[in-house]
This record gives sequence, structure tokens and C-alpha cells, in this order.
Amino acid sequence: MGADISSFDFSSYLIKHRQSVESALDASLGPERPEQLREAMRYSLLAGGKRLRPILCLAACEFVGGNPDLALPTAVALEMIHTMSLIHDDLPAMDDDDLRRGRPTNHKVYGDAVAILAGDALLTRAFEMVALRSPGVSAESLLKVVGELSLLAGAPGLVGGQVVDLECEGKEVDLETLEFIHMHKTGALLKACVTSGALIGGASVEALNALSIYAKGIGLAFQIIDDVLDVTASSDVLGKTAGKDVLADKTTYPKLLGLAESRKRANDLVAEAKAALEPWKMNAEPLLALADYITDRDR
Ligand code: GRG
Repeated sequence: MGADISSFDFSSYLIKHRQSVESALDASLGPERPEQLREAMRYSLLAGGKRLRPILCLAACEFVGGNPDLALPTAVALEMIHTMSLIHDDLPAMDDDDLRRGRPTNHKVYGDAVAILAGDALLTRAFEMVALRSPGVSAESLLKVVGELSLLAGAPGLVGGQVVDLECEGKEVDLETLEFIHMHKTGALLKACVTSGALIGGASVEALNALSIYAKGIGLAFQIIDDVLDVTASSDVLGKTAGKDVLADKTTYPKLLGLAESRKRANDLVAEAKAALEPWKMNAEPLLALADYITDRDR
């Protein structure tokens, strides 16, 4: 490892960006009425979490030489979409879970109807953050980001992946279908984080192409490790119910390939992702470290 890369302090980088993301998330929710809706939105959005998605967005913006402050509203929007997907995923009609980010799930506290509506309000607020609350970013870039967000959230992304995932519960699923689910349910959002940050930073076509390969690799690796941690980690550490996949009879990477091979697959994907950024090595420390964080994490 070269001197420049080893001198990069990833831990300080994470702390700094997490702080700015947390303040921006807090400021993004106004005095919504009625009060119950405001509380339900704040309850899940400000419940912690690794904040990987907004940080990826800021890092991609920096990678292409952009000012990360300009990407902060979009970073917030991406965390809003992520959070709403968690709220809806936990509902009785979907994964039916009662623990998320170390606390009772949104519907356990506010009821199913308000949880659905809090999710809807976060999803729509995400588009508001980009379209109406992103000062200093050109209308052309914002339009492209809105396009990215609409593709990632809808049928071509999260919703499509979730429907296939639900359809496959209790069925034999091959690796190709599993990869489809993972790339849509999880990979699409991570890819949009990287792409939208880069768009706001004024990325070249070459950089966008490289980032798209990077994002594809880390997106699948992230979900493989999520599957692995579901088997190997405790609910206390995860902040969500461990062992859910086996209970729901879901096909996962560990089920199809075993734990060791799943980890190897995730490591290989991260190595491929990092290789795509090789020509930009000097600017890529945060994205390279974030890629490693995906496989090294314990929650
Ligand atoms: C977006 C319109 C719209 C609907 C959502 C419910 C649904 C459709 C999709 C489910 C998507 C889902 C919950 C995928 C799982 C992704 C995943 C691995 C989440 C865990 O992410 P972490 O570990 O969590 O980053 P924290 O809490 O750290 O943010």
C-alpha cells in the first residue's frame, strides 16, 4: 500500500461525514402536521444506522472533484429513501419485523397506517430535497438526479426487487434469481448514491462508467455480507432480528454457497469494484476504504 493511501484516516473521515449527515437529516424534517406524522418520520430517520448511503454519495462527489456540501441534500434524500424502504419492509405484509436500528419498528410504535404514510412522506420528501432544496446545483444536474432516484426507487429498482423477493419466499431459487433480487433490492440504491453524488460533482463520462462498475460490485457485496451477518451476528449487534432469513425460508448466498464461499464472493466483488477506480487512485481513498468497510463490517 502506498504512503498516500495508508495516511488516509478513514475513521476520522467517517466521523466527519456522519456528523454532517446527521445534522442535515435533522434539519430536513420541519414542523410537519399532524404531530404524529412528524414523530413517526423523525423516529425512523433519526434512529442512527451506519449512514453508508449518504456517505457514499458525498464520497463520489469528492472523487470527481466536486464540493460535497452541494451533494448533502441529495445524500439526505438517499437516506430518506433507504429509511422508508426499511419502514415498509418491516410491515406485517412484508418481512413482519419488530426490531430495527436497535428499537421497535415504526409500525410497532405508530401502527401500520401511520408507518405506511410516514414512509410515503419520506419518499416524497426525498424528491423535494433534490428538486427544491439543493441550492447551488444546476437544474440540469438536479433533473438527472431526480431521474436516477425515480429509477432506483420504483419498479426498475427497489420495488421490483422486493416483489421478486416476496414471490420467492419458501421456493427454490437459483443464483441468477438471487442476484437479480439483491441487485434490485439493495444494489440499485447503492448505485444511485454513487452516481448521483458524481453527477452533482460534475463527473466525466469515464469517471461515471468506472463508478458504475464500482457501485455494482459493492452493491452485491453489501447484500451478500448482509446475508452472512444474518446467520453469524446477534440481534443485539445488528439492531435488527438476526436469523430472519432461515425463519422465512429465504434463499440467501450462505444457503446456496455456504458461509466461506459467500465471504469469498463478497471479497472478490469488492476487489473488482476497487480495481475499477485504479486510474484515479490518488482521489479514491474514501471510496476504496468504503468498499473494504462493506466486507469488514460486523453490523
Ligand atoms: C422505495 C418506493 C420504495 C419502496 C420500498 C420495501 C421495499 C420497497 C424494498 C425493501 C428494500 C430493503 C429493505 C432491502 C434491504 C437492504 C438492506 C440490506 C438494508 C440494511 O441496510 P444497512 O445495513 O442498515 O445499511 P442501516 O440501519 O445501517 O442503515
